[in-house]
Amino acid sequence: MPNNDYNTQDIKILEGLEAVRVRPGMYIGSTGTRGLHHILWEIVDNAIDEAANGFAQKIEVVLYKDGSVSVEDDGRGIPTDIHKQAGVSGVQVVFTKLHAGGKFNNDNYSYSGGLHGVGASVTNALSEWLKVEVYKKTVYKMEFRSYYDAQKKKMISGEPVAPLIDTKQKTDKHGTFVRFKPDAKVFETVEFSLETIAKRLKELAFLNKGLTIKLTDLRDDDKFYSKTFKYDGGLVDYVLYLNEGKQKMFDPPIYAKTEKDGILIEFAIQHTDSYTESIFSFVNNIPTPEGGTHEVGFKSAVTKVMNAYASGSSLVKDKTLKFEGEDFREGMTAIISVKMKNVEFEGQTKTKLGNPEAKAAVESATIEELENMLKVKKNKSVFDAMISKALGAAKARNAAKHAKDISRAKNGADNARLIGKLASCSSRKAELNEIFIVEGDSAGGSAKQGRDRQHQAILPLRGKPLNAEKKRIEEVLNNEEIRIIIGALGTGIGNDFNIANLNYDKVIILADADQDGAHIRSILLTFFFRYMKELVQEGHVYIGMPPLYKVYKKDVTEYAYDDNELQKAIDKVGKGYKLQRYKGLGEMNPEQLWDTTLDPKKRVMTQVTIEDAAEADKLITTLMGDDIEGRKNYISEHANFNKEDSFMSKVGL
Ligand code: 1YM
Repeated sequence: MPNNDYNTQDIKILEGLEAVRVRPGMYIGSTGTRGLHHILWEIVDNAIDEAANGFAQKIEVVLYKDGSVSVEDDGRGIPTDIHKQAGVSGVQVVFTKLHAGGKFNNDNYSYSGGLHGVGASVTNALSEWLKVEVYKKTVYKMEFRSYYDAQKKKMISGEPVAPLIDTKQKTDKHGTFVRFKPDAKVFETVEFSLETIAKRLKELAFLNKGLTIKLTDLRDDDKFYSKTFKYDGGLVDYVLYLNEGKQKMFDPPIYAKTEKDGILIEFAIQHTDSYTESIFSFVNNIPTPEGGTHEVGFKSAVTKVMNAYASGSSLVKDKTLKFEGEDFREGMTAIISVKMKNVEFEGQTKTKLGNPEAKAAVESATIEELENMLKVKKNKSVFDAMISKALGAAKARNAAKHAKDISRAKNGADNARLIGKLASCSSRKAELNEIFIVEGDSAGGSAKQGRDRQHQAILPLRGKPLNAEKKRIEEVLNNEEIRIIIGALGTGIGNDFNIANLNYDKVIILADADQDGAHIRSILLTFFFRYMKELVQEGHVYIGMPPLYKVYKKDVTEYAYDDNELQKAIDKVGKGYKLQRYKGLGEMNPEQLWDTTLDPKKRVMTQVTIEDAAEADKLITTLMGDDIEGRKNYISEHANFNKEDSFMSKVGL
């Protein structure tokens, strides 16, 4: 139970802040844009904890012109009394001692931890300054600074300017306000991404039913932004949001919230007529895109309950029909959120839940909840709709005439056709090798001649691959271009996918910078996202960028990759320059293609990342699915595609 009488004495003290400055990566993963946002999440997490424990209702995040950011909640306020062991205030302990916090005290009931959970002191250590205000009848204030001490010849990190003071100024407010400025000496970039922050805060609002989260961006007078996220339906609203514009099999979504063996379990499910499975899981509000024990338990429960229901259902006429788990998940959109103590993360990106007790608890709780729903007569139509959907999936699976071909294609053994097309590389070291998937035979020919034969393989695509969004896997696999890609990569797809068999470290999509090229890029990305998600998640997929212009004179040549660069290139080459505009890759000879697009030392390419799997999923549905209205709206709302870090913006649609 939440402990109301918590005070400063309960905080455990571990280590000082210098270590954090010396090796920031050890604490926040990186000093790039991810690390920068990480130090914000540390503060947001504390506010979320306060809300999750029932003490705060509202959280406000503000981005300022000076590069600082603030987070405020209306909870109890960080303890202000003196911590006996440390001899300083609770506030000072929280911001100067590593791993200080109720969350590290096992007696104290809190679900925090995991990916973040290194504590607010890390944020302080990596900031130029940090200011705290605590509102508890009066306003308390404290400030910390980091600076170079010339005498000691070292950086001082997050040092208190003065002890916590009670300003005696009366206030009706209660809660905590923290504002800090990330130190440019630590981070490669100190520019917060409004897109990244808005996505995460929206996700947190969905995951914490009823919590109000407001985000305001004051950085640019011309681009004032302020948005409030609040979802009284929680996970139900999340599923409805993801299914916007899709044809729903039943409405409202199935929803349950329960507790089992000390684990809080909450899920929402709704099927649509789509052929893909979109399950998103979370542990303590942290996304687990690699899945894990909670997801396994959930899927197993759905399969068991649905199989039992199907066997007694008059909808299933053919009693010899055997369902597979995936049949019940075709078209399923689901969110599973668990909250538990002592989480253990596994997997390549440490985003897979490892705790075995979570499988057992989620499985039995989900079975119980679904069976209870089945007892209510009016719910029958929901389960019948799920059976109809699964019947379609099972029939399609069984009816696949060339079942053998499909399983061969799934595993990528389509050798004969492959050999004719793929120009493979001579090195057998996958970690050093790259494959370029190139639009068109003529560009493919130039690429084959211009490449580094040892490490670069070329796969030219003749036709357009099939749009995987609108088809069942059987049809997708009938497409020759897709089969050849699967064969070349070596990983297999779907449930058979195994990243260990990947033949190339980098999979580079190389298409023209026009509408057709954009279409091919989005079709390929959709396929990778739907059937080889790990490939994208683990950063193996890239978009190659051919130049748009060549500016040249006798012995100087400059290439420009966009219109901004064109002027710079012209200035460099100087008077008497000649200009060539490339309409497509096919216009480049092998040497030019090497110089501009293939040579690892000079080429420009972007890595495709998935910051937020649920958002990416929704975006792909919008851009590649049937909802023409939704697609038009999206494109007109996002006319400006220069956002750096999201999935489809790289496509250049
Ligand atoms: C804007 C950031 O940090 N809010 C916040 C933090 C704490 C408490 C309340 C709090 C927690 C507990 C008891 C407890 C923290 N306290 C600590 C520690 N917002 C923000 N609001 N009393 C107050 O966990 O039991 C760490 S975080 F360790 F001092 F208790």
